[in-house]
Amino acid sequence: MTFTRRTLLGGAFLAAASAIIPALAAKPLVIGFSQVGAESEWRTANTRSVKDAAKKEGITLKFADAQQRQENQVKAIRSFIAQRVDVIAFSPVVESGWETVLREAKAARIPVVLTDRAVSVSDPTLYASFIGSDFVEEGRRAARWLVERAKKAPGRTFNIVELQGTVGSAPAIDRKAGFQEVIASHPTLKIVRSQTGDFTRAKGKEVMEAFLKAQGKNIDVLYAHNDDMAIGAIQAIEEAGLKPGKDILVISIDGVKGAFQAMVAGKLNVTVECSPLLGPQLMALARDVAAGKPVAKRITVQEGVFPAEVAARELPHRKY
Ligand code: GZL
Repeated sequence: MTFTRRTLLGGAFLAAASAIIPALAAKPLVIGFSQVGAESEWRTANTRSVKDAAKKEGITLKFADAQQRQENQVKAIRSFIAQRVDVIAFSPVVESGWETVLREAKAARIPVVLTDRAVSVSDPTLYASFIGSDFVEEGRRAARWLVERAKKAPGRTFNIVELQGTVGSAPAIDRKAGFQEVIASHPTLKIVRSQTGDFTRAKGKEVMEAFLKAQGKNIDVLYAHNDDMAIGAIQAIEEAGLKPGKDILVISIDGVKGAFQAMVAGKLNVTVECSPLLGPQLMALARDVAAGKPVAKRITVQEGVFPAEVAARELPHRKY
């Protein structure tokens, strides 16, 4: 074999090997993701953001929908451990009950990232980081809007009914606390009834019907922990022959398109933004965690407040 042919073959082999080795070396990151469910417009947008970001980043996403049941999330996390994924990410449907399964992930040396909702655990090393919103501040912002509105009717008492999110979930606990903290110094603002609507339109409507039956015309404000329950409640208010947004002020949280459409229609007064678009940041965080890089324990996203006055202008620009 002439020198030239040997050199050419050798070169070809090296080129092929170097093409294969980097591909092996850059094995795609594998994330096991346990999602709460598909209970709201917010959740649908959050799932889309996570899936799109994983695809864009070339990350293999093993996705499990828990249908709002903690036992399904625990099962999914155990399955991810058995599959030896690189990182486990999840949005815990409720705050408590995670110690055991998170200890199993730690024992398997698989890092865990919390997204959207937080957990309450005695050992903070059971997860690497949390990325999401400050729900207490969202509750404060909702109440501050009402405080400003009440200034237009000095001395008038506002009877508030509250549709809470999923019992035991971080957003429900914290949004209630934040709202309560602000109205505590305003005695004319009174929560007269409070019950969970589990973050869904159907339950929000059902509970609002019960509130209207019990309270009759003595409801001035609805504070809903998310837009979906507010939209369901708006239907109940209309079916009771009342005008949502006028006879009963409607305050909610999330900032989904449905809320902007309700504000344009004059049926909802304000929505406090809670961004579901966590996908890109979650992927970057998972890569850093998988690489053993130091990461912040808590990463919160910037959000705004959208009163009805700006809804028509903002609606075309909304991304979820
Ligand atoms: C908040 C998220 C909540 C939304 C609801 O980050 O966990 O769950 O406010 C969703 O719409 O169901």
